Amino acid sequence: MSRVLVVVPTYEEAASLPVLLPRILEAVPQADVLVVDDASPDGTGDIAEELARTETRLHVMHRTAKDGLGAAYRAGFRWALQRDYDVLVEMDADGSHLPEQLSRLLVALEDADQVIGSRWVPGGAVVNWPWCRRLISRGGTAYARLMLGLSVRDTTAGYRALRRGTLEAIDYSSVASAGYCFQIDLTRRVAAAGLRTVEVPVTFHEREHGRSKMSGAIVREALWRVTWWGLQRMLRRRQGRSGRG
Ligand SMILES: Nc1nc2c(ncn2[C@@H]2O[C@H](COP(=O)(O)OP(=O)(O)OP(=O)(O)O)[C@@H](O)[C@H]2O)c(=O)[nH]1
Ligand SMILES: [Mg+2]
Repeated sequence: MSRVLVVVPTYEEAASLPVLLPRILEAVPQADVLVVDDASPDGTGDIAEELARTETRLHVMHRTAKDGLGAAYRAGFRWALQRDYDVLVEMDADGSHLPEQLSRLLVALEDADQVIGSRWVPGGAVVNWPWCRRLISRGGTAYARLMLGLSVRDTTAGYRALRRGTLEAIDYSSVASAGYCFQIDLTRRVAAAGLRTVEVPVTFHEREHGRSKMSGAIVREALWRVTWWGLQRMLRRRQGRSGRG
């Protein structure tokens, strides 16, 4: 049986995390959980530590400062690969990704290298998002699909399951993106490696507690990196054509 680790990055999620963790542990009994906290001033790391005292399936990594989603996932993946986990799951701490839907991602992974819990395939849904968030997400994913030639519908999704071999094949530790562009980078690297991504529909819920860490800087990072990768891709294709001609 596969050893599954759910990696949950946290920054100031003191209200959401104590609700989420028992749900994960109950919904997926074969999974362990790693909370990767960036020294949250609201005590999220201490709360996780307290819960881990009585729950052997729960682990906590404390980092010294807020360093972005990408760095937290890289550290969490490294921790997991050193400990022989077979499957790594990404899940937000704010309750947007339903632990009760994780088993459908894990089932789909039996026939895939990466599974994305997708908002934008038939059956997928978003609950309580204002129109402007929908627009940013749909616009961002459409731009990334176009620029990078991807067939995935939800390129920025943060609810994923990956095999350890997939992370090793894409050299995850060299992914430089700090914000949710990290997710686009994983999507494009998995495709470039010729590996198989499957999207399963999920219902994404807007957070009920705490504050979003989404910022203008995070959106700008995704924009410039996707544009840069897209231009490089166009250049490579042009060179390929003139080389053949
Ligand atoms: N360790 C760590 N976790 C982070 C950091 N930034 C965000 N997170 C976590 O990453 C997850 C996603 O962040 P959110 O703030 O929910 O961002 P989002 O889902 O794009 O935005 P919303 O939909 O508005 O919530 C949450 O679990 C955050 O606590 C960070 O710098 N370090
Ligand atoms: Mg969120």
